[in-house]
Amino acid sequence: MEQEEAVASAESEDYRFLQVEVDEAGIAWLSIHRPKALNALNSEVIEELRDAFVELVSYEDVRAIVLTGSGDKAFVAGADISEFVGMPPHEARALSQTGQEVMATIEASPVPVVAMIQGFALGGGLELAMACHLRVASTAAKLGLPEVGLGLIPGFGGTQRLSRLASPGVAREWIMTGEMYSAEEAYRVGLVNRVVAPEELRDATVQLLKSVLKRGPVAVATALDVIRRGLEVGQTEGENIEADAFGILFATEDQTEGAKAFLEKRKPEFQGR
Ligand code: DAK
Repeated sequence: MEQEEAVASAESEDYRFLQVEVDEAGIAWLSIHRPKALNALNSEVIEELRDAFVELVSYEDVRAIVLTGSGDKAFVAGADISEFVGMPPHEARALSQTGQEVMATIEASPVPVVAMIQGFALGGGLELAMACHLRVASTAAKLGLPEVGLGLIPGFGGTQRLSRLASPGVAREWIMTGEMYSAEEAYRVGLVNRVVAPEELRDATVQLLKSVLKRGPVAVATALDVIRRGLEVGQTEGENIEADAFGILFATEDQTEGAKAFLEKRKPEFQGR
């Protein structure tokens, strides 16, 4: 009961540029709502995103988060360029810090976060999508990091995340040319997990999440955590993190249930403990 009330408060939270809806499967649909500016990230959107992710991951009933943009045209067309003119360095620094907090909160989320990309995902918008755990794109999506055309480089971790998700060579090409690429090309280089027709985007996102949500929630959260922490360290240390986490899972009820269910030839009933 307490959890239900907590989720209800997430839905009614008064964000100016975000729409939040938690469905009966526990999927929180978080939409950036500035359609007239192609959902560009101004300072207020970035602050609201930080607050929304901190809030959503704190609710036990939220089992997954889908981040998207309002309207058909854009996921997010980048940081709001109109804020760049005359922005003093101390404000740029504060913006950078808030942006880093958003990306870190998304990456550290114990529940899977999927970017659902229906249109333009450019600059800071693609960086936001890359901080999510998975990406599902429509064939109508266009992705790119056009910052060098504005005399900038990606500033929300894009140089690092594209190198890791695709490859350093791909990152160099995308960042130096600043060109836009198709969803198929993004899929080919390993940047997005699924590409589907626009009308199938929501269903494909739900199907992908369903396949995750029937698994042991503690194991899923642990896998996300181990992968994230492993990317920060070398192979040997990463394997130590993996072994520690593997051992700890043997203290969970879910692990016992998973093994028992297999041996009894039935579906596991995970409790998330
Ligand atoms: N910012 C502000 N407004 C934008 C915008 C943006 N990024 N993108 C689009 N809009 C606005 C347009 O100005 C236009 O507004 P009105 O003229 O109607 O008032 C409206 O959205 C519709 O856009 P268009 O009329 O241009 O629509 P088109 O279909 O013709 O073109 C487009 C769509 C996506 C190709 C085009 O809008 C475009 O090129 N947009 C800019 C894309 C871009 O360069 N994005 C990257 C921005 S650089 C930082 C960390 C990170 C960053 C910055 C700082 N710190 C750590 C401090 C990240 C930087 C970036 O993301």
